[in-house]
Amino acid sequence: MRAWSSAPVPAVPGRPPQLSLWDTSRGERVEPNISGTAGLYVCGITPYDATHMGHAATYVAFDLLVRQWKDAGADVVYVQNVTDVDDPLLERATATGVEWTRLAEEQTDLFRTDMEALNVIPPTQYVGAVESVPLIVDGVEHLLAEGVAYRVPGTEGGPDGDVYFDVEAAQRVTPTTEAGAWVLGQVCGYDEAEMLKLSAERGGDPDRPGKRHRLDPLLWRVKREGEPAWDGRSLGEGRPGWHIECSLIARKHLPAPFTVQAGGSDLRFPHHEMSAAHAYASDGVPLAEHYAHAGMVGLDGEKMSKSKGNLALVSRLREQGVDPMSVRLALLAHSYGTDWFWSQEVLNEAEARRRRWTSALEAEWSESEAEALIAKIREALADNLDAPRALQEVDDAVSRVLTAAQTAEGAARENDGAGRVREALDALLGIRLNAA
Ligand code: 5CA
Ligand code: ZN
Repeated sequence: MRAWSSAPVPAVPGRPPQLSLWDTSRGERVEPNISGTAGLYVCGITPYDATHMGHAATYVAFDLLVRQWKDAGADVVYVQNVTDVDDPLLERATATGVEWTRLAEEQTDLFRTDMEALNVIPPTQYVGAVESVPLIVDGVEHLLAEGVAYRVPGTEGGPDGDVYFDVEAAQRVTPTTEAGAWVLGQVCGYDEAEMLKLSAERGGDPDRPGKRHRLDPLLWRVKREGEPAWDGRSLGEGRPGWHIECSLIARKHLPAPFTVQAGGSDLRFPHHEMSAAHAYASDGVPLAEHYAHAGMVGLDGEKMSKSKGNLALVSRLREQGVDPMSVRLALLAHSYGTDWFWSQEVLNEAEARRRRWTSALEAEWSESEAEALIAKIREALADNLDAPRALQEVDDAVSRVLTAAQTAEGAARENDGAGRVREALDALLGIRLNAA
């Protein structure tokens, strides 16, 4: 699948400090090893109500990780999927009377345009679920052959043969690497009661009869009348489950294990837990070394949801003429790992900040001011991608420069210090400012 495009990222002289990242699975800070490939998988959209501020915040957060790694000179391989067939997408298509393929294409296109506007570096590989069906069929057949998957009889008049993953059998797989062996709850860190509750809320079916364990997730859904289906060879016609999609796409395009698996915190369970389980059960190698999750973004004190009609969409703000860099600054003003709320006030503050920074870049920056600021931005980002602190450092430097400019007549229009800051804001924070 085609990703989006981006302007070249300027190279900033010097190197950042070693990144210290909060690993949500281990519950501690880690220093990811990127001496070989820096591999990142960020779970992509299900294209039916993209791109709201929550999606945007998650992709901008991990865009900072890509930028930090590039700044460190790493060879970054970044993979992102598009869940271009799944229950919520099909339900939305039916409810709105739109062909599901058209809905997916339109929303994916809108997402690409939003990502470009927000200056998010595109993934190296952008991969859809539909184009991955043959890969998924292979993977599910393999899990069946390994004895960690099974077929369930049809219920309520449904057909026989849906394939489920056997979490108990998977935990009995002989580990080739003791340390990385998967056990239920390892990735998310939740207890079983919490997992059961979340499974029901997030697309699972804990009460489906015929399953061996209530948390066993779906791998392959055999064809139902009126639903899209693909050739599943020995599995029969049908469509893929959700977790196996990301597990196999990541495995195909990234080293095993790769460096960081990321997404919003709503994916800690079941999605990332089960993606990791599928990979480990298939060959005894952990999926990822580390897990990072972005907090949930709501709107004006409430959870965002289409049914409530309270989605803050990037495309709607763009239509209203809001500068996308103001949106990006608003997102960066919040610590990525915590939950927060979008509001008009958040946007107003970001807009004021963008204007202040833009005019400060017209003033004269000494080389030493520029250099000191770049070092501080790098330090803040190396400290668990602390964008709010990086913005504060820029604010402080901007205040000094603007105060100095008021006292010095006719500041130089072209100066190297300002040019260096402009490039560093683009390269490290993804904030590309036009001349005032
Ligand atoms: N297609 C799956 C992942 S494989 C999915 O979760 N799609 S999504 O469209 O629902 O979400 C896309 C990404 O945005 C995911 O990483 C998800 O965790 C994140 N996300 C969704 N809602 C929010 C929110 N309110 N705040 C922050 N991030 C969110
Ligand atoms: Zn995913």
